This record gives sequence, C-alpha cells and structure tokens, in this order.
Amino acid sequence: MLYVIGLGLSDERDITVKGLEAVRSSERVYLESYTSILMVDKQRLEDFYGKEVTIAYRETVESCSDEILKDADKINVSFLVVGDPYGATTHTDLVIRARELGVPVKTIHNASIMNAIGATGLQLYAFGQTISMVFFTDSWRPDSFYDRVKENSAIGLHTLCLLDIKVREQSLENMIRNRLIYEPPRYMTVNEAVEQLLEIEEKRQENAYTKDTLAVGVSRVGSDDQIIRAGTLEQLLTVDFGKPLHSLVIVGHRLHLLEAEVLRENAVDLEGLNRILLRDYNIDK
Ligand SMILES: *[C@@H]1O[C@H](CO)[C@@H](O)[C@H](O)[C@H]1NC(C)=O
Ligand SMILES: CC(=O)N[C@H]1CO[C@H](CO)[C@@H](O)[C@@H]1O
Repeated sequence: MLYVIGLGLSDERDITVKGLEAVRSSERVYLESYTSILMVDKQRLEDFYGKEVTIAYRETVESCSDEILKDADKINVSFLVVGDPYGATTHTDLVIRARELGVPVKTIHNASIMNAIGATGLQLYAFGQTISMVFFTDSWRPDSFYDRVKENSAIGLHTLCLLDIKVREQSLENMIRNRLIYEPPRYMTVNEAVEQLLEIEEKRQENAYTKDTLAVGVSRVGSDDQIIRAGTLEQLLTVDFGKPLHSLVIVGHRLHLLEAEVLRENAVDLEGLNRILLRDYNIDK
C-alpha cells in the first residue's frame, strides 16, 4: 500500500492517529519537501514516528517514483505531505504511477492552509479562486493571477494568495554547469506579495483591487505563534509577519457582519479599517 498522508500545518504532532498508524506500519517513509515546509525538522519527525524519514525532493518524486513505489504491492510505504495531500496538485503523478504499477493507494487527510485560512474569520464559502504568487525576477513578472483576483472581486469573493517557496533552486550558472549547488531557501513574505500585487495593479489599472483594498496577512497558521493582521494592502506592506510561512487574503467586497467583526479584532489600525469598511464594503447581517 502507498499511503499519502497529510501532516497538518504545524509540527510533528498534527498528524492524525490514522496517519501515525500508517507511518508506523511502513517499511519506508518519505517526506515531500517541495510544495511546503513543516515548521519542525526531520529529526523531530523521526523521533516522534520512530522511523527513518527520507526527504523526497522534486527530482526524487518526479524521476524516482518507481524507487519510492518499489515493492509497495507487498509492503507499506508512506509519503508524507505537509498540509493536506490534495492541497497542491503535484502528488497526482505519484498516485497515477502507483495505479499503473498496481499498488493500492490510500489517502489520509489533514488540515491545510486551504481550510485553516478560516482562522482569519473569513468564511470559506465566500472564497473564490485561489492564486499562487511567484517571486518576480528582472525578466519574468507574470501577472495572470490578476485576472483571477478580478473575477473573484467582481462578485465580492475573497482571494487566497499562496506565496512562493523556493527550496533547492539552482542559480542559472550552476544549472548550466550542471552543478548540484543550491541557493538558500527563500519564502515570500506578505510584504513582498503585496508589493508585487500593487505593481501589477499599477500596470493594469483595472481596479481588481487598490492600495486601499482590505487584506489579511497571516503567518505560521496553526502554530502557537501564528500572526493574523487585517488592514489595507498599503498598511500590510510594513507589518512584520516574522518567520515563514506567510499567506495573504484579499478581502472581497461583500462581507458578513461576523467577518467584519473578526477583521476589526485583527486590525492594524482600527479607525482606518472602520472608515474603509463603511466606505467600500457591503456588510450583510
Ligand atoms: C500495512 O498497513 C496496514 C494498516 O496499518 C496493516 O494492517 C498491514 O499489516 C500493513 N502491512 C504490512 C506488510 O506491514
Ligand atoms: C493542522 C491540523 O489541523 N492537524 C490535525 C490533524 O489531525 C489531528 C487529529 O487526528 C488533529 O489533532 C490535528 O489538529
């Protein structure tokens, strides 16, 4: 059996009881390390699970799926995913390959940012399409996310923005020379995401949002030191959200009374927030 197991959001103890049983029954345990990071290191996972854990980098999963799946028709293999297995789409490859090899697959879910973002007080049913923000480079500043935000905003829905994570990235030079030397990991901050959002609004000028649009920045959701702050995009430019991982929600223009209430609780500047709520938002009771 191949178990694809969600680890939850925060530390080694967020795994479900079912997930833990599967890990303990597995001969080999892999931890995917490319779509997200857990806030603890591998050693703590190994101590807690009582199993050796192999980190599976993007190359491993894509090029060595047969190695991961070796003998999995006879033994149990666990593939651990931070958050929920289907929070990101990348694992589908492994699951399809398992089916081709006749290896049964079982998924064990856990929380991911896609539902934990409810901690902002914004209702999950009132979210539209989720977008991913990638780090801009000098020559690559993709703005396709802008249309998604615009569509969501046209019908008053919130937009969850997942922020870029760069682990095991090679510099162009190292890639050309085929040297397996990696740059230090980079995690996009709320501030960087807002800068990029405002740059694209400036360029497109279609009012998908403005510097006065309300947004909620979050970091380390699910951990004891999570931060949730609501304010205008401009205000969030300067809030320090601390260590990774960060995410951002652009607040839609239709708000329920209770959603507005939680925004107030997390306001960077309560007076300013109230002014903008009154001026730009429709609040339903
Ligand atoms: C695989 O896991 C299941 C459920 O935990 C267990 O019942 C089964 O004995 C395990 N198989 C092996 C070969 O360890
Ligand atoms: C992050 C998260 O919500 N993890 C959950 C995973 O499942 C266990 C229950 O088995 C919860 O206790 C965790 O909170």
